[in-house]
Amino acid sequence: MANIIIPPGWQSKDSESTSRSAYDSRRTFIKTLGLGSIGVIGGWSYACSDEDRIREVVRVADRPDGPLGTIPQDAPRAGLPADRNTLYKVGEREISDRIAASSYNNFYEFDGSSKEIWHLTDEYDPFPTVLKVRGEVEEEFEIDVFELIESMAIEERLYRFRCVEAWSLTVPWSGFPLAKLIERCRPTSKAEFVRFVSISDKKQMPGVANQPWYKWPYYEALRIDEAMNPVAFMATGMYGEPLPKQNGSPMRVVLPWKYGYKGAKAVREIEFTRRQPKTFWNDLAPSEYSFLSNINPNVPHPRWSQASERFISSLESVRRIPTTMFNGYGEWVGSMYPDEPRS
Ligand SMILES: Nc1nc2c(c(=O)[nH]1)N[C@H]1C(S)=C(S)[C@@H](COP(=O)(O)O)O[C@H]1N2
Ligand SMILES: [Mo]
Repeated sequence: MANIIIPPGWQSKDSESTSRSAYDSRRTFIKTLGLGSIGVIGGWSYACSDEDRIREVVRVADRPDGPLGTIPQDAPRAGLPADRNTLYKVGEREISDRIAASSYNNFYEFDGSSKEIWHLTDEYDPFPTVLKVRGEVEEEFEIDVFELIESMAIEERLYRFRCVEAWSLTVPWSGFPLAKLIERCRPTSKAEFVRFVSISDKKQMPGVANQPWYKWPYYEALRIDEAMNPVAFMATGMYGEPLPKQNGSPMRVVLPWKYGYKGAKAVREIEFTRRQPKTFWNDLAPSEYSFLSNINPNVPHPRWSQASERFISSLESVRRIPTTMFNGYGEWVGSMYPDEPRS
């Protein structure tokens, strides 16, 4: 079974080990077979370099019902577009193009082998969703996510976003501080950790049905001090509109100082615990995906360097930039991690 588990990053490894000419000849071969572009992306993406795959995505993103056509009609729009919180600035680079941010994704519930998953979200219907709040709380409860979102003061945060696979974006998220939701949950003094569980539906999400070797539903967790940090955010929208389905509608956790996989998409349950919960990627490959997973250029992934990243400005424009400690959020989060290797 282990050989069919594809943790995030295998693609990066393959791209480094697949020579340019080998890739070119494979592509010619596919063209000769006359396969459509979606098939090429879905079935052969592992053989391409990241930049090549981004270029492949462009052609599909050009479709009229493209990646922004997946914003749910019945998502809450109150407060959108929201005012940007100017405390959090990303001065050194531009905002990523929104088509790129919504057509180059990781969401294994839809497909684990391709980034181009937005066109697989047709059956997924994020609203209504009921959020379950469980565990070490004064009282367990459930709340309709639409009502929850509408009851929160929505703000915009421009954040860096970096995947463990060494690609990155700059995204204007809208939503509310995770701390506001934690306070609403009324955890007891015994709560040391917060666990997030994602929506997982075989009928609506093809990757859940097709990849039974993963331990669905997706589950992630934070220490309570991390979840209460002012930078931790619950995104309900991006680029001034509700979240497209592929970006984690109805709501998803955003932790810009941690690798992307720490932020669960399509959250439907929050559980407070005394003990450190297990997490999805750590369970599959503990030596590659630690519980903390703070962004740190000094700590290489066992199979590649984390010193730099491919910044996706748009699908046509990708450039390599250095990765910085805590992704530039050390001012807010650094004191939580005295043991994080600083050099
Ligand atoms: N439920 C769920 N959440 C998830 C993932 C996933 O596969 N399923 N992928 C993670 C990873 S690896 C990344 S990089 C980000 C990608 O978010 P984006 O596609 O909106 O950029 O979502 C994270 N959250
Ligand atoms: Mo990721």
